[in-house]
Amino acid sequence: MTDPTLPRANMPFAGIATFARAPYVPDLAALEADFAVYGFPFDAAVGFRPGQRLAPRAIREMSTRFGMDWGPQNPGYWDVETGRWYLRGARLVDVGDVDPLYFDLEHLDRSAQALVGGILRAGAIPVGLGGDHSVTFPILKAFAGHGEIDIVQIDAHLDFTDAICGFTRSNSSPIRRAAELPHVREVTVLGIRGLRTNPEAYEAARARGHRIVLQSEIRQKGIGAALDALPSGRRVYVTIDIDALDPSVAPGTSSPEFEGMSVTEVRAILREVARRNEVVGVDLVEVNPYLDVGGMTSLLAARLLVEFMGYIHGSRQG
Ligand SMILES: [Mn+2]
Repeated sequence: MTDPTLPRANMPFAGIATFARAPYVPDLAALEADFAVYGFPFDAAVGFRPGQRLAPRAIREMSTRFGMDWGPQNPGYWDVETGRWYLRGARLVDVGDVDPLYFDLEHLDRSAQALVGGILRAGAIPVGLGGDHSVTFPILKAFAGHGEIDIVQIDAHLDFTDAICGFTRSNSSPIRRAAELPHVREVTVLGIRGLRTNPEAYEAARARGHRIVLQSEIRQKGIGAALDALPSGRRVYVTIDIDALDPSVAPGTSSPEFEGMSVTEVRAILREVARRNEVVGVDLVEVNPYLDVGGMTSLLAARLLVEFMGYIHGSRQG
């Protein structure tokens, strides 16, 4: 209880850590929002170092730094670089988490379907906090019946491996599974690098017509190489694997790859994808708080999502 005559200080370290201090709205029937953030705390599909199940909480914690008054009175944030206000009047809510049951994928998929499907039916944009990258497939399954979508994937890895010893749901396979969904059209993947690219997956992605931009191309030709590959005028789902970024800025992830994207490059891609397209959903995956340094990776994840929502909201306002 607070004294109603006292002004509300709302310090980032006080109170319950919802995403960016948004109201917690677990009842999807009551959902009225532009953006609905949810957690997807699952990491049973990771091939190396686990811990991504704890990322939604870690990202929410750091996101309190970007707390604002989400509602019609929201002044938003002022961007010193452009002199513009973003997220003015934007309504953001935090709807809680998908409900995993150990490694029961049927339970997981049904829970994801209920949560993400409920957000879509309410007309809000789902903003997911992973989780390892396998969560993107059940999220995209929940988009069935909500129109065709293109995927923009920002990632060091293709995640297009068909199966590992017959197992088709690892965090190396989500885009392969998603590409089999009838409502998923074109895929653009930016930032590929490293020594472990699966040649079968690479050829299969090219054969399906994926636009693949290697990080080495961005290094050589500049960020235009990535921006030129982006779709235009489409309904786009954006999946951001934090390992797309260089491990010097995003160390808290399971499979870091050196020579990665800069924050500047990722921001430019997010700005452009929102400017050119209707963004219908986003997730940010593979943050691993156990491997993080001073919460930097979680802070960066929160920052990128707040800023991306600003670009999306700005492009909708015209
Ligand atoms: Mn990935």
